Amino acid sequence: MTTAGAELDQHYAVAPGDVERYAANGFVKLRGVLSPDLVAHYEPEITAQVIRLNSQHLPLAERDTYSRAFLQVVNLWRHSDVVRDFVFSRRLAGMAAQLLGVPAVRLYHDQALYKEAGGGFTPWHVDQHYWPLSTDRTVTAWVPLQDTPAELGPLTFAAGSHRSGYGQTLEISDESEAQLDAFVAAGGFPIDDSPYALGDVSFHTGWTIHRAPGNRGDIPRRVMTIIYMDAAIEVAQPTNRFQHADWAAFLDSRPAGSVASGPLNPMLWSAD
Ligand SMILES: O=C(O)CCC(=O)C(=O)O
Repeated sequence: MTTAGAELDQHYAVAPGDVERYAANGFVKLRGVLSPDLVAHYEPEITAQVIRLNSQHLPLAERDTYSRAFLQVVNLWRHSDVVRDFVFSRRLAGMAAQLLGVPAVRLYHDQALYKEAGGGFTPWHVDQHYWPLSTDRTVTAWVPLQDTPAELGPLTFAAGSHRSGYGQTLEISDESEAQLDAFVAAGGFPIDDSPYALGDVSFHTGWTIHRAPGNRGDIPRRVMTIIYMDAAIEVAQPTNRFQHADWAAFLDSRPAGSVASGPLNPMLWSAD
């Protein structure tokens, strides 16, 4: 096994204080989870796959707000063995399990989110609105593939907003940006928009209200995300058109009530 491969599988014990912060705030930004060399090793292949698979070719000025926010390519692990090794990292999956407090996690899907130079903001939103899953035991690892200072558009969280129950029926849009911005300001939720250094990784819950500023830099903001779910989570009846699409794309169209253990949902970490 390569050095990079070995590091990807090395156990990371999440400090009890970080587990508590994750539960209280709905996210945690952890410094130095991966070595800069490891991230630099995988970045070129992830970027090559994003360029190869990207289907968005309109100029930024001709796109809507959501499409200006990033190029989005899902389940890269199916297209490259190198990316698969990254997405299947036992280190990251083990951290997800520790944060969720569950004995095993499966992959829901991965997703590259590349905010182009000059790309727009990502509107405030919550993720679980899109997912036909039986519980909220889900967590996204957001892994920047370069240093991400304020001008590149670091992921930004409203701390404690996952407990508010607000915004759960809002689709990501100019409307979600306006409504949730007003909600977050009125509620006095602390905002964490701190930069990420290479190797930092954040984890957020499915109901945490989050956004990202536009990319004012002159390089793309390259980010890989991995979405994990409790291995015991079940498929739920889709309640909107996005959930119908996810149900078919990621959950093998399995009936509501069955464990979400389709061919695209491998077990990535188990305590056994
Ligand atoms: O990367 C971004 O700009 C948004 C990411 C996001 O919303 C997510 O990973 O849930």
